[in-house]
Amino acid sequence: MSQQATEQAHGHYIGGEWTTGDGPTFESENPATGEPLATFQRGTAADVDAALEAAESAFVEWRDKSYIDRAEHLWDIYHELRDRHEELGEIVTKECGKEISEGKADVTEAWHMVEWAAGNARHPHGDVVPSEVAGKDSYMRRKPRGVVGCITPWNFPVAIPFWHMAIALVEGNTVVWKPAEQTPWCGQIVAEMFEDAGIPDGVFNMVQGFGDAGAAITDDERVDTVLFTGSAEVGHEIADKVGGEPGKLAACEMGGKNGIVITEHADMDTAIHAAIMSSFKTTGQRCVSSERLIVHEDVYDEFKARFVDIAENVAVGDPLAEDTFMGPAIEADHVEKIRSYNDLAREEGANVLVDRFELEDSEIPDGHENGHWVGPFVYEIEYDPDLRCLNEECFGPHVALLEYSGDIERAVEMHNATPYGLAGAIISEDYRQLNYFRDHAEVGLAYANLPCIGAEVQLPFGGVKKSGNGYPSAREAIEAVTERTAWTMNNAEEIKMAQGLSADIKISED
Ligand code: UN1
Repeated sequence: MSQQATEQAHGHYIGGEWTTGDGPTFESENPATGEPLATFQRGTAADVDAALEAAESAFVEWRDKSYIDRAEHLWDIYHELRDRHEELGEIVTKECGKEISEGKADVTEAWHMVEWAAGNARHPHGDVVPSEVAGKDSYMRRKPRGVVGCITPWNFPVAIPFWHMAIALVEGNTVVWKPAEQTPWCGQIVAEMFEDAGIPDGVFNMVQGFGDAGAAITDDERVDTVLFTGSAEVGHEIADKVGGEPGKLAACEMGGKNGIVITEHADMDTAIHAAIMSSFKTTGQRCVSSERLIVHEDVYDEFKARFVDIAENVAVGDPLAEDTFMGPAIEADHVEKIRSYNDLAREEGANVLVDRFELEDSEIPDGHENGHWVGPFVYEIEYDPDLRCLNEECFGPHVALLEYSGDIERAVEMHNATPYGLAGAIISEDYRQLNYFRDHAEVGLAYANLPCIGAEVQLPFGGVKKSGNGYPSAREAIEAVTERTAWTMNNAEEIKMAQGLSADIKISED
């Protein structure tokens, strides 16, 4: 399946076959026009069961191949992602509404992850560790956990699946993947790439569908590791459930209520640039998007005037057009969620500075009247750490300006006063302030003089507190999909123990 959407319902990829199953169908929609793109089968418990069975039966043979042989399949996918960059970037944009440079960056991030995982096949995979006892050799070795269930979100419909699956597969696991229900077309194309790459039957399986299919994967005892990227609500449910099952592991990366601290020593051009990018790129629909800007009183008025001016004018429009900065929201229900958070901020006392929630008719491109349009919403509010609007993730172009007085300690205290801890940034020319933020901000991804979006795959990606556990993404996923064996071998003829433990066997005389 390529550029042209079709009438035919696309199925699941299970055990090396395309199957339709007996579930109902659903449609993928272009969020910029509201038009249907293509029809897909909705996965049922029976489809998931078949996929898990295929993954389980394929495991031993796949595990027994060398890292380098496994990675060969991934290199084919790497080349296909690069060769089809323009085409796939447009498909991402059509299906999830991100503007075209972001659609293409999603595909680029995917091949970066594949490159990292496949390249890593030729790198050392463990440690040689010293022993107290001269005659002993100790090693840390890794082995695959088994069947990995991958549940991925719509906002990075090509990159995030590879965050999970590239590493899981090269490490020797088999995979059952459910793409987001909003982006099944991207899911279909990724599955076709695995087929093109000749991945052995059952090693990679894809079941389209909704949360019920996802739950059928995560709840099944044949799944050894669950990798989840998505909402905090679903992620915590998975982590709770899986946490109670011995031997099973969940690595979940969830949302954020990310903040940027702009101190009295900030360069204002950098501050404005970083804040606009962080709040409005992807229409605020990144888990790393910023919804709080914590600004020192000495620079507050200047920052506010310049930020508001750009937020009033930032180009919302057709995501396929090169001059668009923000595309639409993903779906009608999400527009309603964003509306409810804008209303909540008002109810909690916001002074609204920019309200482009309802765009002017003239701002909506021709032929896009049924798209899910929203524009920036910017407010200032008297700081109170308990306000819901400062603690709950909206996942939209909705951002609070919070004025602070005092030192960097105060700014970081405000920054940390949310249940989340995914990404954050500080804008300052003072290295002591930067280092204080680096050491005390409660986040997994921290930036200085940059937006808090745009992480590269060779860094760990994940958060603290409510934002996640176990790093399901980018290079650190390796921890979630492998077991470690501490292997110690005796080269001497006698047994000698560490810690001064006696190795003598004492026999009682009577
Ligand atoms: C997400 O925010 O949902 O760091 C993922 C970034 C991207 C990934 C974002 N590499 O902005």
